[in-house]
Amino acid sequence: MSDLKQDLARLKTAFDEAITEAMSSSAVEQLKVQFLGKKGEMTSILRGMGALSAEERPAAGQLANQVREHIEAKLESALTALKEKEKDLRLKHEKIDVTMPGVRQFQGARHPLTKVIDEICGIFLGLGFTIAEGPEVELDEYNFELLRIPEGHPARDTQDTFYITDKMVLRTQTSPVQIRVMKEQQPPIKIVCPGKVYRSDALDATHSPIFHQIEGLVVDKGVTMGDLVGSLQLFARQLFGEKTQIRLRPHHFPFTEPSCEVDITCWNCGGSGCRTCKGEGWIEVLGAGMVHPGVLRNCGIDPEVYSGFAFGIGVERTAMGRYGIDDIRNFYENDLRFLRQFR
Ligand code: 2NL
Repeated sequence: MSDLKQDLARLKTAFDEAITEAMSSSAVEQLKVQFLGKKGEMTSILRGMGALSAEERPAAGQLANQVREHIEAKLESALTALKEKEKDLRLKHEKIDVTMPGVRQFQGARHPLTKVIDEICGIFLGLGFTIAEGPEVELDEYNFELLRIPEGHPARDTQDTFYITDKMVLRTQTSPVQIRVMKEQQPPIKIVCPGKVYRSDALDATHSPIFHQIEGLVVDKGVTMGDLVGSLQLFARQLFGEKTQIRLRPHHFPFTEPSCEVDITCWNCGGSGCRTCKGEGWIEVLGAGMVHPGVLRNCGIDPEVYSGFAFGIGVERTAMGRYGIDDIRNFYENDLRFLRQFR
């Protein structure tokens, strides 16, 4: 009996010491297992009860219960206190500042070429044009023949054009879309035709076998070169800034007569000459002209009644100039470090 009494007293002392050193709720849980668990110290002491006489047993049982209740009560209060403390600490660490600005997620953005196409088309929509689209695989007849680019012309060489069959090509400009519109409807016609075009060029810093073009076409009674100049002047001011001026230089295209190349005053120096315009003060942005009477006739429009102007803009070239991009390949490689710069 006195052995058991001593064991219980030792157990109580050992527990009291251990509980004062328990610094966390998980340490307290461990003590509970260690002292009161199935394989714990109390269990092994109580196993010794079997050896006691019937007279000794009640007093021993009472003592064991007292010790157990003492341990249980202390475990309980320690657990409550430590859990409370841990919660306070967690709340302190997890404090949320609801006034902090959010972290913006990158959700993707339009491609720089799409941006330039949308912007240019938007300006012409504002001038009353509508958008027309057509196939990228075209009849040789629409891409060349009806535009007065005859057989044997260098542009029709297999060196420059992707042929699908004798009669079919990947369009080398978006003009065949305009040909289709003219063949289908009588004037007034006022359209812009954006899209991909194809030339058999090797890929380098300034050439790509696929690129983008926007062509415009206006056909009506009494359309003059003055309308061409006025429309392109409005366009240039909106795209490149209010102070922009345009200049026409004589040129030659088979499908327009007269034809011109159109320069604008340099967006960097305003015309005094700098690195951007290579000291010229002017930057070439597009080609244009009065639709050749033969082209109108080829499409069933009477050139004695109607006249028109047309123009073509290279999208990559415009975007490269505008954003200072020196290598066309950037547009096609889908490197996010490049694309993220145009949001
Ligand atoms: C350039 C030149 C140009 C046209 C495109 C055109 C279309 C028809 C009839 C007449 Cl259906 N002309 N398009 C006219 C002049 C110039 O593009 O340098 N483009 C990048």
